Order: sequence, then structure tokens, then C-alpha cells
Amino acid sequence: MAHALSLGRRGMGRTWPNPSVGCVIVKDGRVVGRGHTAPGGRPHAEPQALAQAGDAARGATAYVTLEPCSHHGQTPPCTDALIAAGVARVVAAVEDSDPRVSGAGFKALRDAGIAVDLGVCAAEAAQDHAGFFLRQAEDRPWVTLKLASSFDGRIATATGESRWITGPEARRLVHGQRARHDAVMVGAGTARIDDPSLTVRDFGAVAQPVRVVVSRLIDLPLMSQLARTAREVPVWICHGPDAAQETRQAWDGLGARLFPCALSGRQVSARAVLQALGAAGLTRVFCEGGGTLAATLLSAGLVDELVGFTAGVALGAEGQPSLGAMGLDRLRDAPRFRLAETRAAGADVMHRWLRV
Ligand code: AOF
Ligand code: ZN
Repeated sequence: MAHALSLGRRGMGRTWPNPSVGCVIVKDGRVVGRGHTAPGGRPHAEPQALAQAGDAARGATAYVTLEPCSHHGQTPPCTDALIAAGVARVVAAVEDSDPRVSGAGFKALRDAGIAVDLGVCAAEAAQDHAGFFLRQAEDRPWVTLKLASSFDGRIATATGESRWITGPEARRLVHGQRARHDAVMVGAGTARIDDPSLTVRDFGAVAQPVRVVVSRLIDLPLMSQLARTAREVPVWICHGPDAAQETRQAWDGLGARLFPCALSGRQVSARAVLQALGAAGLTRVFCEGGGTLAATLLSAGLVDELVGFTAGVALGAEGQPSLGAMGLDRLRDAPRFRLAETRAAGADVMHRWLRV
């Protein structure tokens, strides 16, 4: 199952709205087939692993990180493929929450005389499929908030110097994490000031995550990196109902996809943004700031995971804070996260936290 989980992780960020599932087929103590959900979400993991195994699948055990599907969707049911191949036993990590499956996959396998075991590495699989499950349960994608800052939580000097606070290894890890999300998201201020490309680099030719910008009035330069490359890598803009018609048309003409969202106070509602992105199929969103968008998401309780990169440099009170105001008075009202991982990232420290 550990191997199946690592196979599934290879497809993360490229299978939405489908989960990235891993499958390993074992016969007489040897791995005879492996597969993970293909980019775009199909074919599913199981038929690929079965194709590799060929005749060796007869009497074998299939390890899958998610309950095999039993519905006729855009591909035939994986349960049919497992039954036809003569698999003797299926070990699954977690049940599929898709109402078309949700236990029916296990039942189909058992009805065909296949032994089924559930719950191996369940916590790891639930974490890997968390975005897929959250979108089913709450109609929104999983949100990871990334922050790279000085020891004292600053992201730039008073004059705006920020290149580079963290080192090359931390930046390489950020690109790896972008690649495992369906989309990278920033607020308009960051898009204007940094003029980022928000693409994944240094990892060869990989599928690129969608680039999302949240901007009430779409005040983004038409000569920005995002604008110039909108036909190569998708740019989605979540804007307010009061964005000017000409501006919307200009971005539409550049190839961007536009999502009108309701306001909450003077800003685009964070919940409305995530609902729109979930409806469009996204399961995992990587937010890279800026401070206003990040604070809005945090205050609304819409951040599921934090990834921090902390550098051994101090910028003081005149440095720019990493987060905007959150309207907090009491510590007990502050959003809390529990530590999930720490590691050295070159000269910096990477720390990952999950919502409690
Ligand atoms: C599996 N193996 O590798 C994946 C599964 O539209 P379809 O036909 O592709 O079905 C999508 C559903 O299949 C998705 O909502 C989820 O329940 C399941 N994903 N199932 O057996 C896989 N990716
Ligand atoms: Zn399937």
C-alpha cells in the first residue's frame, strides 16, 4: 500500500476533478503490475495496473488507495476489470465518497467472490485524497497556504526588496508543491507587484497548474507575464460583480477564464471564490499570497494546510508583514494548526501544518 500511495502521489495536481489513485498488483510476493490515475483523470489506476500484470493478475492481490469504482462513468467500472482479470483479493485504503460508488464498489467485488480488506494506510490515503473528499463534502477545494518569510515573519524590506529571502532549495521545493496542486492562486496585489509567472519550473515538461488571480476590479496590467502567457497555461480570474465590462472583455480576449464572484464587504468573498473553483473542478489550490488574500482566507476558516519556509534573516518592524489584518483580538479566536512535518530546506526550514 505504501508503494500504491507513492504511485498515486505522482499524479497529484493532474487528475482533477478525479482523485489520483495508486494501484499495485502482487502475485506470489512479487509486484506484477502498477498504475496510477492518468493525467486528465482517466484511465483509472486499476485497468493500467491490470494491463501490466496480464495473466499474472489471476489469483493476485490488488492494493488500491481508494475503493475501486463500480459506476459506468466516463470509463467502465474498475470492479468489472478486477473481476474479469480473476483477482482473488482487493486491499483498499479508504472508501470512495463519490455517491455513485461509496461502498458499492466493495459490494460488487464481494458479490463476485473476491476477498476485500479495507483500512490499510487509511490516514495517509485520506490525506492524499483530502481535496477530492472536501470538494464532494463542501463543494470547495483543499487550500494550502504557502508563506516564505524571514525569521520574524516578514516578506520584504520597507523598500520592497524580497529577492531572495529564502534560498534556491526552498524555491525548488515550492515548485514541487505547485506541481502537486491543481492550481496556484494569488491576489491582485501580488500579481501586480511581483509580476509572477506562477509556473512550475526545473521539473522537466510537467503539466502546469491553473493560475488563479483574485481581483475585484481586475486591476492587472495587460502586459504582465500572466497576460502574455494566458494561452499557454490557463489563467482564471475571480472578480467582483463591479469589474468593468471592457476589462473583462480584454482578459477574455487574452484567453483568460472569468469567474464573477459575490463580494463580502469591499472584497471578493473568499468562500465565493472557492465555491466557483470547486464547481469548475479544482480539488487542490496552492495559495501564494499576498497578505490580504491570505488573511481573508485564514479569517474565514478556509485554509486547510500551511506550508512555511523560514529563513535565518531578520527584517524588523519596518519589513513588510506576511499577513494583512485579520480583525483578531483574542488568542482563542486565532485559527490553529497542528504540526505535520518539519525539514531542512537548504539553509532554510520548511514546516507544514494541518488545520485542527
Ligand atoms: C477508481 N480508480 O483511479 C480513480 C477513481 O468520470 P469517471 O468515470 O472517470 O469516474 C470518476 C470517479 O471515479 C471519481 O469521482 C471517483 O469516484 C472515482 N475515481 N476510481 O476506481 C481511479 N481515479
Ligand atoms: Zn475506476
